[in-house]
Amino acid sequence: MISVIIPTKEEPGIQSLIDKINELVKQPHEIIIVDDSASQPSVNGARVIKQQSHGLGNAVMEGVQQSSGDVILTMDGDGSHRPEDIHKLISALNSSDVVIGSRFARDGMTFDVTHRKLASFLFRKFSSSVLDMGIEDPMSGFCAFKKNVLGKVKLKPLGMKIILELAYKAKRAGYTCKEVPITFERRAYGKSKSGASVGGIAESLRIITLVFELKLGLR
Ligand SMILES: Nc1nc2c(ncn2[C@@H]2O[C@H](COP(=O)(O)OP(=O)(O)O)[C@@H](O)[C@H]2O)c(=O)[nH]1
Ligand SMILES: [Mg+2]
Repeated sequence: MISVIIPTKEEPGIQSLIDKINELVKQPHEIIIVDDSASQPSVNGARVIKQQSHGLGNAVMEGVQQSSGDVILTMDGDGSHRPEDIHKLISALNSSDVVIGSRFARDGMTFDVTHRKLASFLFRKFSSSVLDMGIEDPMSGFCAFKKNVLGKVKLKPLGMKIILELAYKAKRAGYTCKEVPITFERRAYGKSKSGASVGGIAESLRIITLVFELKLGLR
């Protein structure tokens, strides 16, 4: 079974995303919304759990703990990750343990706003030069993996880039990691949690810390 985990913080369009996923994903699946909004959304077609910890990475971990699937797929709740691309990530799990949706793989695309494209480019260059992972887009946030990977790979999330940590540690533990092209849409509704000025600087510092800590084996 596939457990689709969607972290949300004040995402007004979550119901239409849930409906689209339930329409498009034909395999047995569950959708778990790990929510950190001021008031919990009431939705149909998914389970909502109130986040107990802080940050996006920890929200995904809480979702994993509550999941029953042997496959985990995590995506954002703001419309940036297209439900139409889910099947590509799931199919690629036939030949890989971890699959990342990549904006920068051949045929990948991003319609994000220019300053965010630039930030992605810089962080991508920075992380690939420090960590040398051979992955084009470890920060897209759209990812599917076999849950048993977490038996060997222990995650200690810092900030939002839990997939970067997962991919790095999984590769080091000998698991295979592959990328498939995705189309990254501009956020469809609501506000970015990383883009606001102070939040953006804080998250940038967390990414830099995370990358160096991974490199030095401190995390
Ligand atoms: N539960 C939870 N969800 C979060 C948190 N921070 C961000 N999110 C959600 O994670 C996804 C990605 O966040 P987003 O604001 O789009 O990040 P951005 O694309 O980098 O601007 C969205 O669905 C957010 O609602 C958090 O602290 N807790
Ligand atoms: Mg977003």
